[in-house]
Amino acid sequence: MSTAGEPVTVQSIAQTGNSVVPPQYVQPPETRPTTKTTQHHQNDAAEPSPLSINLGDEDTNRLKEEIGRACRDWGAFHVINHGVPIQLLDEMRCVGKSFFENCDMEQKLRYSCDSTLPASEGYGSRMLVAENDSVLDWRDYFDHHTLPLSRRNPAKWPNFQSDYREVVAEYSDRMKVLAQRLLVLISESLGLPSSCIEEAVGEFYQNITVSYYPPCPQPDLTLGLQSHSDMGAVTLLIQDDVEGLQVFKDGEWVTVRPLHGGILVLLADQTEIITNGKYRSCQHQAITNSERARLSVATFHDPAKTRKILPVFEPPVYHEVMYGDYVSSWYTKGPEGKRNIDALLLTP
Ligand SMILES: O=C(O)CCC(=O)C(=O)O
Repeated sequence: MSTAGEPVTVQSIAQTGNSVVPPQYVQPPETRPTTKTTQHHQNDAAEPSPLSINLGDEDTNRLKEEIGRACRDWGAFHVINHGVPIQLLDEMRCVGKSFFENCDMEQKLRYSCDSTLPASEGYGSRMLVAENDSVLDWRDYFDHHTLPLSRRNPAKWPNFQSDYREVVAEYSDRMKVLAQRLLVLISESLGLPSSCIEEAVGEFYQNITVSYYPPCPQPDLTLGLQSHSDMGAVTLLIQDDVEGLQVFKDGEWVTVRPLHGGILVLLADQTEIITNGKYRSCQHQAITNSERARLSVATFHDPAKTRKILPVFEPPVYHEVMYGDYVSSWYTKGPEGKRNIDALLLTP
């Protein structure tokens, strides 16, 4: 599997055709996908899950009400008529997929991230840096550092396909505008001044992670990505047409059916702190399947590491935290669902 010190990638394991996954990818019984996870609440005609919200709605009161309801009930919602060209979403999926499927391993390894550093830019397989990462995710990824512009260096991104770098840069800019608009709507849905959450977050640090989940011979024993909530403020996610993303709601895992042209908004932990828990971050995970590879593109909008984050409502129910300290704890202790945000509760 690993030759001459090459890092082991999930794709290279999958390509061996072995019918058994290596033991380090086997989840303990309590975190394995269960049969409940295959439910599709979106088939319940009255209430798609998570809600799909039309950002083109001219009735702004209705729009804010819907956003408020989705944030309270799910911590996640799809948006449609969001202003980002669907062709750009398709191009982003397409260039991401072609890196994993059309480049040979030698080309891919030229972009390897530094696996000893958390959230290092480039191609990799391991999310955490600590030994806590003892059960591995069935996933490879490419992480791009995209904003602020001082972090954006397209020379670190693949260029085997002529438009790869242009597509990622354009996608980054459009996602930033959408994230800003969403934070305005989310603030207003709580009766806060429009700029309240965005000002609390400060300048966006944006990363774009393309996740690639090869077919897995034992999907019942593995997770593509372990249960977690995102660390920052808000994540905008698109996926291809292969199911696999699940959100945790009311004690069970609900599969999010892909919505072509839609963008999934996931509230992240700093928004939970800023809103003092009125809106909770969304716990989610990815499961695998034995038939088809799956791809998602997650765009994270985070505060600067030096930013102090605290609730805007009184009395606060979360400790204030320096974002950089939060990130370090997340990477060294591991996400384990929402343990890091729960640890900040003043009365757990
Ligand atoms: O693949 C997915 O749908 C989930 C990706 C995700 O949660 C992440 O990149 O943090």
